[in-house]
Amino acid sequence: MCGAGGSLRSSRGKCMDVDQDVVLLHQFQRGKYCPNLSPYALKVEAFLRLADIKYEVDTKKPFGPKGKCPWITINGEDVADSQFILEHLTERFNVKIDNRLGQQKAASLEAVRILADEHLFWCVVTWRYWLDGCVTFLKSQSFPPKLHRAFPLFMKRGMKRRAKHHGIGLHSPEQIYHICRKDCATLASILGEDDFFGGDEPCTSDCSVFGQLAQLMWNAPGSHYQALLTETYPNLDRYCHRMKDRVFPDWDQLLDPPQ
Ligand SMILES: N[C@@H](CCC(=O)N[C@@H](CS)C(=O)NCC(=O)O)C(=O)O
Repeated sequence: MCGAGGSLRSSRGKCMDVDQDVVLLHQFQRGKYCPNLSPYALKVEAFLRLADIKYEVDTKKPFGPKGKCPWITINGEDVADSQFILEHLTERFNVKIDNRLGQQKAASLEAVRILADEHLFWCVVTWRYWLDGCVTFLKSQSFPPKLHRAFPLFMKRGMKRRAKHHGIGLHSPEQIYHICRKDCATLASILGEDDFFGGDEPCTSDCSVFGQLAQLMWNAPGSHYQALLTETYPNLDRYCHRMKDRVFPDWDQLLDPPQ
């Protein structure tokens, strides 16, 4: 485990100089147009910023104790799964960004979060890695040339297996797009002309929705999936830019290469 402050060692042996109460966010490397290819990593990073929690980023060990990205280390303790991370941090730092939501609104927003994190996600990654064979996605990443060749081979096969196991992969490409479009239509109707899903200010569920929609908005350049926001549901397009400006004013500097 760790000493008090200074150098923290998590249970996975990661050693990095991080102060007490500073979150070490383990995630993938930055992308060309969006700071992360993982919707869940972007969700956690957005939350850390909204909640004003100090953090540093590690990209050397993106996969955590549950074999997924992202995960965090705080004061020597590892926490995996984006939702558990947000709940852990909310308690640890007494985060109040959802306090102004009534019980009914908070419950509706939890349903919105689940739609984004557990439903929309599967449409996007099934298309990204399997149906489209990573072609569009790779345009949004600054991977080294060697990885550009190996990545699609590896991801396409793995994603096909996972998507079929999940069930989404049993549908045709048209049906998967149809499901994705319906998810976007639902989100667009719920958002309406509000600035954020939380209303005038972003709330915790906004982090999830933004993390997922950002994948369509910035990591699917020129595709019919991106067009769901840029053409079909422009209030979601405006929402993505509003969240970007509000939460990531340094977005361009985070990109690889920085803009
Ligand atoms: N429920 C997890 C999902 C995380 C997840 O699926 N992450 C993906 C990257 S977007 C991943 O690590 N996939 C690797 C794998 O499944 O082997 C969370 O909310 O953090």
